[in-house]
Amino acid sequence: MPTPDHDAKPATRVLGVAIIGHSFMGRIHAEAWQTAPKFFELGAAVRVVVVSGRDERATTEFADRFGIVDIETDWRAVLERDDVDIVDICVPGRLHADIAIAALAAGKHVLCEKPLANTLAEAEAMAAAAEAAGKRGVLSMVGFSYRRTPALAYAKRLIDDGRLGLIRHIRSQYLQDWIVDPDFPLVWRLQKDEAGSGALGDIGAHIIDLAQFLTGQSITAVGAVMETFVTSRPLPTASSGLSASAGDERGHVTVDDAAIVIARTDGGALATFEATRFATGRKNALRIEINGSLGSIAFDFERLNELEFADGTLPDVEGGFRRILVTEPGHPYAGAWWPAGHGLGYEHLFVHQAKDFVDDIIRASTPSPSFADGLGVQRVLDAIERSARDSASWTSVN
Ligand code: SOE
Repeated sequence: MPTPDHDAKPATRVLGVAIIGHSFMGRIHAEAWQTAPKFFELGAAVRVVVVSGRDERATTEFADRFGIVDIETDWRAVLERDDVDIVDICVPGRLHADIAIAALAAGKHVLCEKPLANTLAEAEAMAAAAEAAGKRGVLSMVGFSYRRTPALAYAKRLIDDGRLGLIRHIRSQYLQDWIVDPDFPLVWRLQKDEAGSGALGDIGAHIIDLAQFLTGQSITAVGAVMETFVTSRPLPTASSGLSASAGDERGHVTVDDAAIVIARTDGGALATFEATRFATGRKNALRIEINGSLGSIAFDFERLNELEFADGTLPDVEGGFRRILVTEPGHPYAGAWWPAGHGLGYEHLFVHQAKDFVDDIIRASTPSPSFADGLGVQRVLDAIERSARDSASWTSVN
C-alpha cells in the first residue's frame, strides 16, 4: 500500500498571460513575464500562453521567437480562453479602453501600457470598469514602468522617510531625439487618433506620474505650451518599434512634438515638466530633480543605476550632491540580480513590473499604479492640452 506523501508540495498556481501586441512593448513585456520567475520568488508560475496581433505572419514570428504556443489575430478571442488569467495590453492607445474594459468584464486581470487612454473620457470609463472589477477580485495596473527603476524606487523610499523634508521644487524633463529628422516617417506615435497625443502622452505622462508618485502630491494647476515643429512627414512603408522606412507620400502630423509645462501641487510645490522628441543628442533622458527643505534627489535615466542625493542636514563642508550606486542588495529590486555594481538596464523595469503585478494578484492587493492613478495622470494631460490651446493667459512683451 503506498504511504501518504506528507512532504508533497501544494500544486503551483499557474497564471496564464495573453499579450496583445508584438512590437517594442510586446517584446519587452514578453521577455519580462518569462524572466521574472527566474530571478524572483513568485507565488505562482507564469506562462505566456498566447500573443495576439492583426498581422498573422508577424505575430507567428514573434510567438516562435518567444516560445509562445498560440497566436490569435483577434484580441477578443483571448478573452474566451480559460488558460488566460492576465491580459497585457501592448498596443497603441486607440485600443486600450475597448480591450481593457472587455477583459475586465471577462474576469481577466489587466496590465495596460501607458498613457492609460487617448482621451479623458476613455480613461474615466476604464477607471470605473477597474473599480467595479476590483470588487470582484479582478485587478488592473497601468504600465508606468519607470517607477520600478531601482534608483527611483530608492528615491521614493528617501522621500517617504522624510529625508527631503518639505518638497519645494519638482524639476523634470523627458528628452528624446528620434524624430529630429523631418523625413522620419509618420508612425502611429505621431497620429492623434492612434496615440492621443505626441511627446506629451508618450513620455510626458511618465514624468507626470513620477512626480506625483515620488512626492505623494497631486498636480492641481498647470500652464503649458506645446508645439509641432514638423507638420508633415512621409507615410511609413514599414515600422517596428521606433524605426520605420519612409514612402513617397506624405501626411499630416496630428500630435505635439514638444510640451513645456509649469505646475503647482497640492503640497505647495512648484513643478516644471518638459517633454520633447527634438532634443538632439538626448536618447532617453528622463530626468527628475526634487528639492526639499532637508535634501534633494536627482536622477537621469541615461545613468539609470545612479541616484544623486544631497543631504541638507550635513554640515556645509560636506554638503552638495553625492552619487549613490543603486545596486546594493539593500536597494529596491537590486538584490535579486547581479552582484553590487554590475548594473541593470531598461528591460529590468518591466521584469519588476511583472513581478509586482503577480505579487498583487497572489496577495489580492491593489496594484500601483492603478487605473485610478492612470486617470489622475490623464486629467493632468488633459489640463495641459487645454492650457496650451488657450493663449489668453500669455502676456505680450511689447
Ligand atoms: C518612445 O518614446 C518610448 O518607447 C515610449 O513609448 C516609452 O514609454 C518610453 O519608456 C521609451 O520611449
